Amino acid sequence: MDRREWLKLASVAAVPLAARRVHAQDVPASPFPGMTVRMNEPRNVEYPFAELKAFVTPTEQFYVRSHFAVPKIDLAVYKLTVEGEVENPLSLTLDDLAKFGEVAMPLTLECAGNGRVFLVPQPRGLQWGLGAVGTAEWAGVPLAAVLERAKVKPGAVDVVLVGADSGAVAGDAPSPGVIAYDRGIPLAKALKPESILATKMNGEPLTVAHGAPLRAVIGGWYGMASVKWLSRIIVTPRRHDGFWQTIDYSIFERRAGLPSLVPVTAMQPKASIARPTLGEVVAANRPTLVTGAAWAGEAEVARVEVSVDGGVTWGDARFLADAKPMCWRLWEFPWTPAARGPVKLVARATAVSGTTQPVARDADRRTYMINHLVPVEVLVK
Ligand SMILES: Nc1nc2c(c(=O)[nH]1)N[C@H]1C(S)=C(S)[C@@H](COP(=O)(O)O)O[C@H]1N2
Ligand SMILES: [Mo]
Repeated sequence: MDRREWLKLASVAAVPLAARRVHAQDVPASPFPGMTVRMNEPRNVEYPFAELKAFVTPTEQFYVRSHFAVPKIDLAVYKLTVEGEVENPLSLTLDDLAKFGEVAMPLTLECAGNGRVFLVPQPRGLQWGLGAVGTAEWAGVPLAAVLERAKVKPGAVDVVLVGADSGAVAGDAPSPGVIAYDRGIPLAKALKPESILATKMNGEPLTVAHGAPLRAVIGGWYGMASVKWLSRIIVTPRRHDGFWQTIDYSIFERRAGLPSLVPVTAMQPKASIARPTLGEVVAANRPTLVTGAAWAGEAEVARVEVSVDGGVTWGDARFLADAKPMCWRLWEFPWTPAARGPVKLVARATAVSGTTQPVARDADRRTYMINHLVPVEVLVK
């Protein structure tokens, strides 16, 4: 967007809200500085991971993953409904929601397809590098509080979160015409404190790209569960087997050796190297820092190790701060390269549970949950 277009949009937004019908997307979209565009329409952009410096990702640099165009939401009539297996169905305005009281917490979101560009052979789907991940301070209402008000009936199994966006998905397994973006999560996860209905991101009202006026944030899980532009919550008596957790965002799980499709859920342990970057030239015999972030979904990251010889020997990285629940940890590893020539850097995260990253890619994961070790080759000169 050029400056003139930007100013035009900004002046539209300055018209008093009462004077016209207000749509969430009348507010100018952020210009996404320094982002890599992975798809132009709908807009899908990636965080420049090499620029990682702070625990919190600036909103305008937070990756955007949207399957459909941003929906038109008329804020004057916007309501969130809570339906299905509840004693007390709800229809809540944003003002009603605000009365539930505000909780705020940082949570890391990673797209289940982050790192897809490293898969061999190259599969279909957006070719995310390292940057479909970020950490924001989210504020809103606990999903549990809303479900409590709605009085979930005994026997409820899933809580289906439905976005206001919709479209037809093409491909080998196309959607049955136009469908909404939706995602079911088990009731037990919906009731956890890390499941929130967010109206704010990094202290500001949600931007349109990130789901204004209301989105779910399901901490510890891959991003697909954090439904943006939330319009309906449907409590169901059995597992929701919707498009977005069967055809899309599902992996094979072996049961007695037989592959069964299951929805993608919690983020896996993963350490990513921010600097040096792939192909970067590093000075020999001079101290340098290997830096990055590591996260482990619902678990805490206990350890990050770095190898400067392609995974033969490993040394412990140091953390820049204490662990926060379901958030990434920034780390650094001092390194003085000696011999000149190409070097393969590898980082590996281990969760408190002892779970660490696989060395090789597991084909059962299809094109999701990409956390096998991927070396970063640099040149020592
Ligand atoms: N309504 C809706 N919600 C959605 C999506 C979407 O396409 N539509 N994409 C999901 C996916 S796959 C991810 S990774 C996260 C990305 O959130 P972000 O764009 O705020 O980073 O949103 C999730 N919520
Ligand atoms: Mo995603």
